[in-house]
Amino acid sequence: MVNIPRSHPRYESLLQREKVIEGFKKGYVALAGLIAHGRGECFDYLIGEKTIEPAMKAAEAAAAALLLSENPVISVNGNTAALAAEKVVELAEEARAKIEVNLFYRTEERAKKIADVLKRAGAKEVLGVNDAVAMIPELESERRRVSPSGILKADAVVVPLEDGDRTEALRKLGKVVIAIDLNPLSRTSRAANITVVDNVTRALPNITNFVRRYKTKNKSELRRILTSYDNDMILRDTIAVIKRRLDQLIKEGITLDLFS
Ligand code: PTJ
Repeated sequence: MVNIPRSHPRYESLLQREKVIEGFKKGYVALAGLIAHGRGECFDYLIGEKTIEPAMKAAEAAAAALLLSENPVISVNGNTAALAAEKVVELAEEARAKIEVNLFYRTEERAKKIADVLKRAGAKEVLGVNDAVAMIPELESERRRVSPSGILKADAVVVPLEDGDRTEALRKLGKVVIAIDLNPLSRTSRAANITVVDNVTRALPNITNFVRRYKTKNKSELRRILTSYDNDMILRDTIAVIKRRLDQLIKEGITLDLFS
């Protein structure tokens, strides 16, 4: 991996880019994953590369949904494995969720490599490799291949960096879909029950922290959090945050003051 000096003003962002490139070179990030990452970077810029208030509310609702579910599953693709394997494992442990590899550009080799990355990060069991034998109806992409003991029977599914089609198909099966997507305008964001518009690297630990805090809450309190959550409002608030940031830049100026 290229050595990025810690003092570089865009260290975090460049490091993430290197992790995705590394994952591609090792054969588990899809070529299109590099493009998807670039799109994500652009939206991350627009939200200020930090967790914004609507994303925190969505993370809270996501935690409540996971704690209320009987069979939660975290779906993992190439980019998520490259950027946040340990964070997936931590959330899975706290929320007693299963981990399943599910790929848009599925090859058995990539699925196996992603499972290995997750196991090295501490996952005890990873579904979706040899057991992706069930099919999600009405879905034609490779994402339709799921594990009968994972996504097929899940009642809540966390889907980071998803394509909209599967989100809609999972919703039609009656599952609660928790999307993590930096693009508030994507089909995934608009079709999910709960959309955390944040980088997967920040969203996962935020959800994990809420799960830790809310474990002791009773079910009616958790249900109250869920019923008061409105995803359409959260997405509108997200776009409003972006608009405010842009308005502020227009008002205050955009160029960097390098010499003061
Ligand atoms: O590993 P595979 O085969 O399943 O393929 C994965 C990709 C990501 C290539 C595939 O799912 C795909 O093509 O996804 P899309 O349709 O490009 O959607 C990815 C979404 O994730 C876009 O809306 C991006 O803005 C968003 N995104 C990119 N990077 C991040 C992100 N969201 C959260 N955190 C990120 N780091």
